[in-house]
Amino acid sequence: MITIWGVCRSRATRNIWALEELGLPWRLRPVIQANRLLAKGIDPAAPDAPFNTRSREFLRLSPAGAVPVLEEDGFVLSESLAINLYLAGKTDGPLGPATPREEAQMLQWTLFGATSVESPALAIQTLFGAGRSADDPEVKAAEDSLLRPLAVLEAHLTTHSHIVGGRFTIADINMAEILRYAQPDAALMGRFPRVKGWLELCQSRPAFKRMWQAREAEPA
Ligand SMILES: N[C@@H](CCC(=O)N[C@@H](CS)C(=O)NCC(=O)O)C(=O)O
Repeated sequence: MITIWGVCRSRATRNIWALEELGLPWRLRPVIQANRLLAKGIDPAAPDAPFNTRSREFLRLSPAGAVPVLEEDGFVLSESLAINLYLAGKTDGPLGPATPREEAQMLQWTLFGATSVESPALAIQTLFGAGRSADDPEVKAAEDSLLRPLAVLEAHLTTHSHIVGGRFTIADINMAEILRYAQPDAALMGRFPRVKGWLELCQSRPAFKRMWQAREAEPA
């Protein structure tokens, strides 16, 4: 049985979506982010604090103190995107690579998302969440950083229905979950109609909706 250590309001969404697509049995072991506790004025080290990313038992699994972590029969893996590549690869189905070249392409696009998209996209989510508007200089800087990578993605999706292999794969989940952070920026997304349409199509999948429902059910 696969255990995902984390909470639905974290990057564990990536793995939950993938697990739901794959139909694999899994369970969630709740671990809240220590930073979220601190933001609420709760000391993560307090004896009555909820189990969190600074709890000793969790740090044994994840020395980096970050969720999600996958555990399966003693095998422990961190990094949400690596977890997804593992899940898709170990299951002989359409979500994973059919050839070594597809495997390399899935890794290529996942790394592109992680290195060129995630950081500015996350900045947009954080800034919008803090009530900053589209004309805020920090929002503009994050948007500027995304223009080139989103243009690359737009061009790719103009000639391809999906990220890799002409079908929905783990590469779509990884990129869609990274890009979701920038989705509240309607003006930015409006400049990349193919990316916007592809993202909405990915999110219309029943497995995404089940994941999202679980996330929404969790206290903020
Ligand atoms: N690159 C890592 C990032 C993991 C990460 O930063 N996770 C956040 C939650 S989404 C976390 O656990 N933060 C610890 C904290 O806030 O205390 C991944 O994709 O898994």
